[in-house]
Amino acid sequence: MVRAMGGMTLAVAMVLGAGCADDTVGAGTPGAACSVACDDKEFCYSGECSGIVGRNWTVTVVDVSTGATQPDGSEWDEDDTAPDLKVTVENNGDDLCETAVATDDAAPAFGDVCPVMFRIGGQFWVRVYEVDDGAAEDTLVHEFAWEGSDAIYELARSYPANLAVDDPSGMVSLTLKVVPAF
Ligand SMILES: [Ca+2]
Repeated sequence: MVRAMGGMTLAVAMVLGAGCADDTVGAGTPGAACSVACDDKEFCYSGECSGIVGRNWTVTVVDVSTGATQPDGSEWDEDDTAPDLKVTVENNGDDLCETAVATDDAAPAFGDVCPVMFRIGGQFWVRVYEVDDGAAEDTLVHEFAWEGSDAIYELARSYPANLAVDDPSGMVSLTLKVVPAF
């Protein structure tokens, strides 16, 4: 009897670990965790598994951090000031959002909310740029990419938690918040 109950507990934990986290953070509607493991193409919302593609989402650019110098140790700007950063969001070839430039700030918070609709086999990019007034083009610091269905599903299933990702150098960090819009 005890052994059977222990098995049930383990099974429930595995289901929750499969992606059905509590979803009390959402469109102002507290909800219960899903009682079953949602399919990879779904996420848990108010106790029910819902499809990821074909619905409206928002992706919030929460913040970015680049470190005081470039990953190779050189200064960001010729005047030795901190970088002047902006972030762009592109979904399936459409330029969706561009933040303002955060001047002389290696760890700016943005909060820009971008409406997004994910597609099967979609491509989603968030690019961090360093803006130099004297240069013809902005310098791409890093491109964070989610390409293909599995990557898009993983991105959406970060809901309701914030999603923090790093570039390969570990110096550039990005935090997003992905939320379904009902
Ligand atoms: Ca600067």
